[in-house]
Amino acid sequence: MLILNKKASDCSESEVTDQSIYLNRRQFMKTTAGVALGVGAIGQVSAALQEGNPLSPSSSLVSSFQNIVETSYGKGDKVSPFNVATSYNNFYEFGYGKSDPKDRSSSLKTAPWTISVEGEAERTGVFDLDDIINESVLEERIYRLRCVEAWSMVIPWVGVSLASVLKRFQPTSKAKYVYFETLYDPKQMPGQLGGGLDWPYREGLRIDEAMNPLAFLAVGMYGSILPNQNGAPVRLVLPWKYGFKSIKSIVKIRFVETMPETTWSMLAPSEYGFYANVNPSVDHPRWSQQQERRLPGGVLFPNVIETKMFNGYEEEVASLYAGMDLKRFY
Ligand SMILES: Nc1nc2c(c(=O)[nH]1)N[C@H]1C(S)=C(S)[C@@H](COP(=O)(O)O)O[C@H]1N2
Ligand SMILES: [Mo]
Repeated sequence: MLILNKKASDCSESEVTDQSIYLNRRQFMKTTAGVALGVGAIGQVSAALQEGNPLSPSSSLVSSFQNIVETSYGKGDKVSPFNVATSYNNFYEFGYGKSDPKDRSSSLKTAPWTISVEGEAERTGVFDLDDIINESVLEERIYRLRCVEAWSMVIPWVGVSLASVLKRFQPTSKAKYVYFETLYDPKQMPGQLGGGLDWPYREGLRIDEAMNPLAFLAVGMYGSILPNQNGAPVRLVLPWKYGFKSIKSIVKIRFVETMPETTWSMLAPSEYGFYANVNPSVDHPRWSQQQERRLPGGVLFPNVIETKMFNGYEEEVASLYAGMDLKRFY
């Protein structure tokens, strides 16, 4: 029988491209009886929900949403439906399933929210997110998001350029890289009780990548504040890189001298590199990266398109990698 009205959550993908396969296999080997993930995590979720932390974004952040500046980014792209972008997510702190983040993240307390700024910079310390964002005007940028699992979406983000924020902390000449960390709080993020990833989730960029005008710090999408499942209250968006670089719910920014360790490349260095630039000519060891499924799409209408170098942002970012062997530095 043909099912014509597919739900967003039916965007099922072939198991071979799942980032979590590696984790499941590892988890399986770790737990003698193979009783993995599931059970314990579910109990924690309901505990977290009972504590009931209602979403209460600060009023000053909300008021900056009244004057969002439009930009020319992504004007030619067809924006993915809101319900797809908010129900088909990777946010392992809430579980490995695509609908887990939506189903389990509602009690995450996102205000007040502070970010600890550390390392090689003149201005370090703990800053309120409001104070970091307040000094800037919010922009809307429509960016393509290409997951390493070979699906993609088009999302209208709201936020500020990453460079504009980082510059305010006055990184020193020793700041060659910048490192980011997600909140670690297993009470609110039940996925952190399970093994698999080494929590907290960590990401990093070379400082020139971080200062590239395309690098974006998002506090919203579709004209409003970020839903929790998309990384509230603040996340990176790096559209020329695979989605896993776009770290969610950031609580730490550290300027460092040497290349930092990052979650996915620590877990499986031969599968996920530090750079993780979208590159159709470098396959993942377990699947091709030549094409992607632009969501929404499903079994009947897979909507497969060709993947472009740097996800189509070659003009903006190719110079960052001039002379580098991108097969080696994947
Ligand atoms: N902290 C954290 N950030 C994360 C992830 C995660 O599991 N934890 N998943 C990454 C992956 S694999 C992708 S594809 C994107 C998905 O972003 P979206 O759910 O907003 O589409 O978030 C990235 N950021
Ligand atoms: Mo991803």
